[in-house]
Amino acid sequence: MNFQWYPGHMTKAKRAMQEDIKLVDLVIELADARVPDSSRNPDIDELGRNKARLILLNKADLADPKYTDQWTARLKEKGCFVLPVNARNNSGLKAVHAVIQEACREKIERDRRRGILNRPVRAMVVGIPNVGKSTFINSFAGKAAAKTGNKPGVTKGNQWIRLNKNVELLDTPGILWPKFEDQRVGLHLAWIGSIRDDILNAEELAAELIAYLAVKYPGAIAQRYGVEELEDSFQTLAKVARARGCLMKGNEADTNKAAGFVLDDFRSGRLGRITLEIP
Ligand SMILES: Nc1nc2c(ncn2[C@@H]2O[C@H](COP(=O)(O)OP(=O)(O)OP(=O)(O)O)[C@@H](O)[C@H]2O)c(=O)[nH]1
Ligand SMILES: [Mg+2]
Repeated sequence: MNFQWYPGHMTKAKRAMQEDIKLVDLVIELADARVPDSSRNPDIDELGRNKARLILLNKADLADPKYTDQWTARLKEKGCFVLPVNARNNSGLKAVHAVIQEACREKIERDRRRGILNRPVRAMVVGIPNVGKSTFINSFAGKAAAKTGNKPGVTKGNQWIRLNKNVELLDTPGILWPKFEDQRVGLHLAWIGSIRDDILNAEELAAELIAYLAVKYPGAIAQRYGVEELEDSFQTLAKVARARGCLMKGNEADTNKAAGFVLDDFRSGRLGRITLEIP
């Protein structure tokens, strides 16, 4: 599948990120706990070199907990703070406050020595489209300060949000990066809904997902749709279509419609807690 996913405005957004990073003390990077590697920015280690760094493995409620633990340990080895979170229900967010203070202790000490009192810690929130940046900020702020939505590209421009007198957060539009030598990365990001669906082939995506699940999470599809998991994942998809009454003229299985169901069910966690990238 060909993922045409690096339009011009993404290049511009990346350049903007380079500038924004100069304004902050801390970079809060949101990754998706189901694909912690594919959803991370390969440039950020370089761009955020001199900043405190916090990696949040978001949507941990949708990921397989045993792998989330393994990913957390592995990412910590980079010298970043790492926390699994569910931005939607505040779980894990209390710990974020503590980490912000910890991560910025050096900056706070430096300010104090210079006689600067109470300058808020500034943090920027970065991550791929639809990873939950705005949701995180809203939960963290305890108010609906940033617009959210279940599709990529909801946040259009930068927005500063003042949490309290100690912390200001910068919400940014999601950026994708060209790691595309690896088709797998594109697939991962498409599965989690970070690439606009209208430029993708839903049937192929769903069939590939079904094939992955058959290996790593056998029974997930069978349980949800009451169908047999076949060797050929396209055929499984056709079974799902029939089971769901997705039929076209001539009683043919509407696999495109079924693909929509499968992707939607996966993204909403109805197929179970699934990690797509094993550490
Ligand atoms: N299950 C679950 N859903 C989440 C979580 N965090 C965010 N979401 C959902 O993910 C979708 C995207 O959230 P946003 O906060 O708009 O994502 P964003 O990163 O700001 O997206 P852009 O502005 O498009 O870059 C929304 O439907 C959220 O409700 C989470 O931890 N768990
Ligand atoms: Mg947003």
